[in-house]
Amino acid sequence: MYSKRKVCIIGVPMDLGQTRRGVDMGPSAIRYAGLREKLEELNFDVKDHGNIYVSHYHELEESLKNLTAVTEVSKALAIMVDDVIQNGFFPLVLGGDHSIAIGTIAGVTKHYQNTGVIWYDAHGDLNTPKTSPSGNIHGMPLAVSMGLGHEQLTTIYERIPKIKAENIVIIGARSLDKGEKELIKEKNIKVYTMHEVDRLGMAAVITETIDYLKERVDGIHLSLDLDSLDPIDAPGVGTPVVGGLTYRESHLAMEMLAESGLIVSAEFVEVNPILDEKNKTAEAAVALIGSLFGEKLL
Ligand code: Z70
Ligand code: MN
Ligand code: MN
Ligand code: MN
Repeated sequence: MYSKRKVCIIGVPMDLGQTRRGVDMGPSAIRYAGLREKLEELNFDVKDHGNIYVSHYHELEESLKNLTAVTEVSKALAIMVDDVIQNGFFPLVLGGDHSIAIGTIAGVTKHYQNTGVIWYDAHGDLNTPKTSPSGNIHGMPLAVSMGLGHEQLTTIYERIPKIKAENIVIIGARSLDKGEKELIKEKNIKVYTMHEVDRLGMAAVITETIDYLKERVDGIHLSLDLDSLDPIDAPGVGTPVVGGLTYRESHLAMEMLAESGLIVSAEFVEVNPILDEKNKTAEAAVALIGSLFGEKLL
């Protein structure tokens, strides 16, 4: 028996959850930025499962864009994540657009009674088909995981809801739609918008987040959308929003989450190398993953 910690990379070249092409190349860009080498440096036993198959047949005329294809990918990803955890690996999922969180969370929640989620994102991704201004599924995965949205998506892997509203913490929000704001208030979801991050500082935000979640959950999934970062630090995303989290405070966040020992799975999404500057955003993703997996400056 050896006790080396094991991590399994799963790529999801998904671009069907939104309308800007290129985000399907995210997993390649993150691998190219040295992900495996970084994890091996940190003494992990690394397996790379390659990519989940994603069709390039785009059915943009559906009111929920590409619902059929997104459903198929979500199911395949859920099975893969479930299997990876079953085999004792930490699943590290690379997007792809954020709709992939539907499948990741479905797989993770097979293994925990009370999964917590940290949604590190400029957006809430809390739309339903009724509230969505775009019909883009990448604006809906957190709602789907709460059991709200199209039945085809909420019923994947049976358990509904997969995540309880009180087990969610959103960090970095600065672009919320009307229906999302209403849902946050109705369900009393804990949100640290940029306002709270600026007031409290990231150290306090993460301390509070961990204190809040550790009381109620048996594992935490980190869903990190690179558009949480300011476009200066992460220009290669489909929906850049000014006034974002810095590279530095995001590193601090990852380091503190590593120290907590509570993160059981993670995904890094929305890297679009076509819109990037010399792979800067993918490199930021790898650097943040390093900190999440315990890399220290000294
Ligand atoms: C908007 C929508 C979104 C990511 C943009 C945008 C959602 N709220 N999510 N970029 N990652 O269309 O629902
Ligand atoms: Mn495509
Ligand atoms: Mn998102
Ligand atoms: Mn986003």
